[in-house]
Amino acid sequence: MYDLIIKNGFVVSPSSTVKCDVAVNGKQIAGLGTYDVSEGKRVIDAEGKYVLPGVIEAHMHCMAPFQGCLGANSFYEQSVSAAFGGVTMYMDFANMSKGDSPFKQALARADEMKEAAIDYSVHGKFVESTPEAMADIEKMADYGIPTFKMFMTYKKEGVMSDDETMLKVFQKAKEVNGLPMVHCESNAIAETNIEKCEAAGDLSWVNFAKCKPVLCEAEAFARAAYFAEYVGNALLVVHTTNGEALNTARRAHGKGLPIYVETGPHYLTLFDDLYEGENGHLAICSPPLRTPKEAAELWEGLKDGTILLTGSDDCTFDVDEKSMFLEKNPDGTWKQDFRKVVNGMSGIEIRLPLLLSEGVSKGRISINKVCELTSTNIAKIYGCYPQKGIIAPGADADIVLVDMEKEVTLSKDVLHNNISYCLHEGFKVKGYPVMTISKGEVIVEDGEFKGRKGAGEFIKRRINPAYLKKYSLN
Ligand code: DUC
Ligand code: ZN
Ligand code: ZN
Repeated sequence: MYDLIIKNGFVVSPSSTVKCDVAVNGKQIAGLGTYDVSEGKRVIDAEGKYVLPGVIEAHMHCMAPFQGCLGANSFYEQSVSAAFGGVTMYMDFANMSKGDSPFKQALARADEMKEAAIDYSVHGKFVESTPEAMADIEKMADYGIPTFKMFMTYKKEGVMSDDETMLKVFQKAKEVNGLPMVHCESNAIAETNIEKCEAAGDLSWVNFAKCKPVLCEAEAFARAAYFAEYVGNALLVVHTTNGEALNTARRAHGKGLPIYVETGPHYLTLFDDLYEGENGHLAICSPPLRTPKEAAELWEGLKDGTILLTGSDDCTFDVDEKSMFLEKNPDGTWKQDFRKVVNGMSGIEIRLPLLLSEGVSKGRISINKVCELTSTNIAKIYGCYPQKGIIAPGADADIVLVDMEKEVTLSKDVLHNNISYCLHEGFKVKGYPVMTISKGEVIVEDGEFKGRKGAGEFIKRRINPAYLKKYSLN
């Protein structure tokens, strides 16, 4: 007798879509094949639905003090919203200031995340390369935290890693089979552009994007890629937005170098025209939104394997936080000053729907590719495969059922976060998660959350060294 049988669905992996049943015992997948309904304590009919490994969100900033703001979702609320988007595991970053111990901060973050309804993990973060901070890298890797984030910008916010820190972290990470993760934007280009806007007295939303153009990102991307090549370690570049940066990745991949590239669905579906609106500050994020040209370049990168992962970079700031340092003109419009707007936008719940709809329903990519981009590749690169990221015997029974015929008009009212706006308001999607299963428990069903606060467990990660030596996830 099995605890659960999911019958008649199309089970999706990166390489196949097979109509079969999935049997679950306890927290794990027991087998794939054909099972009789009498063999299951509970049987779910998935006829016509796609059965995918649960989405993994490895890029979010929840309850993370940044630019004077914190975000509107607690970790539990974030896990509920995530679960409605098919997410069964999420990872956040340690909060770091100079002088902090990266390991202690990572453990503190893991402790905060205990209230999650889904499994979780943490990335280390580096803002300096003191001997004490460097010594923490090995401790973190031993503990199951082998990923180390750095920002190449945000100097004024005190979280930028300078070049020496990057190089040292890359080197130390290599010794422990660790993976550096980098936010690539040139602080020099951004800051000098901002100074020019200050001198000209134009700090409009539109100018925010102009201060951080494609080359601001591409220069930093190339620098980070060369550092990784020089050190001989892998690198993960988060939220890549354009073909110029992708061409650097392609050159590296041509040499077999493991430069792993992530993009986010907002860069595929939202554009910089949003900054022309009165409420354009709600769309301020870094890197900024680009144009349809860059989005087309990203789709090419997804198709040709230059981009292997997606992440939402979720920052759930409500209108009050996005606006809290702004003033108004006498006519009630905003006195636009992009320096006073916290960077970031929400998206954890809509990553899968947007990729299903804009990718699969529009014929750009296959559902197998979506499986890789939202789950399998993330589990592999971040070091929790095959416990996560695949529907196979022995794996955790983290599963999302998808109805490719389901049409939804995105809106703040259909999402489950704590904010009062949705940048995709009115955006129509076809293809939507309809049931989420976490470690064998149905946590979202019929539009209702059925999970439990605190049910999530910390997942210790270890990256397959082969993925760090050569650009290949085989
Ligand atoms: N970009 C954002 O938009 N917000 C948080 C951090 C980041 O890199
Ligand atoms: Zn970033
Ligand atoms: Zn981020």
